[in-house]
Amino acid sequence: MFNLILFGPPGSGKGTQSEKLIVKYGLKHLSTGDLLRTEIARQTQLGQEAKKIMDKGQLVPDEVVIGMISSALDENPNAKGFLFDGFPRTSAQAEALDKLLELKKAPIAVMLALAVSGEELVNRLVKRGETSGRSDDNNGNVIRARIMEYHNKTAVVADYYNQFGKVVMVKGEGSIENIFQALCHEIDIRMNAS
Ligand code: B4P
Repeated sequence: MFNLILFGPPGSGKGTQSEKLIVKYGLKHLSTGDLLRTEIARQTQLGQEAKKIMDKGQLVPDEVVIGMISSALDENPNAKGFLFDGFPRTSAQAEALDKLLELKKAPIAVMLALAVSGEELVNRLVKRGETSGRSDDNNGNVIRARIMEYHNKTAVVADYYNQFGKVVMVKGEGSIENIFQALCHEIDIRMNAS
């Protein structure tokens, strides 16, 4: 089993690159953002609570997203590996994920961290907000709040994996194809070694 985390601030290209990587490597895509948006679309109680938080640009409580990831792991016992997109986003989530993967004896192989400037992030999210219908993308204050949450609570997750030497920075600006090739290069090195 090969497990990897695609990491980066909101708008860094995690969702965009994940779609391409899962096709190439046959990994199961686990995006907590997508799982939460599915709950919102189904108008479940969890979805209604999550929407209020997401519309403020804040992070949904750890126990909610950890529960969703735990269920998704249980539902896919035969997966070749998992690509975690947008998770973990706090130190508590990172520790919980490590414990869940310990049970499977399949730790995180690598965290690929997309580096994108603050200005470019805001431009991308504002642009996506024009067409996506995502209520958290069409308000500049909410976008800035998401980026603040990232700096206050999520950036430390890279420090957590860095202590195990698992973080690789990848330039997240440029063409989608060039960034994809750079990510594949890093994955291939590790997959072939495992
Ligand atoms: P997510 O769904 O994870 O959303 P995101 O970080 O905004 O998106 P992503 O980074 O994947 O966007 P992408 O770059 O692909 O989270 C949404 C909300 O859910 C959070 O704010 C939080 O409230 C909640 N949440 C999710 N997970 C959570 C967790 N674990 N704990 C707590 N709360 C959680 O796309 C951005 C845009 O850039 C796209 O329009 C794309 O086309 C464009 N783009 C991509 N690559 C580009 C490139 N190279 N050049 C130009 N444009 C590019």
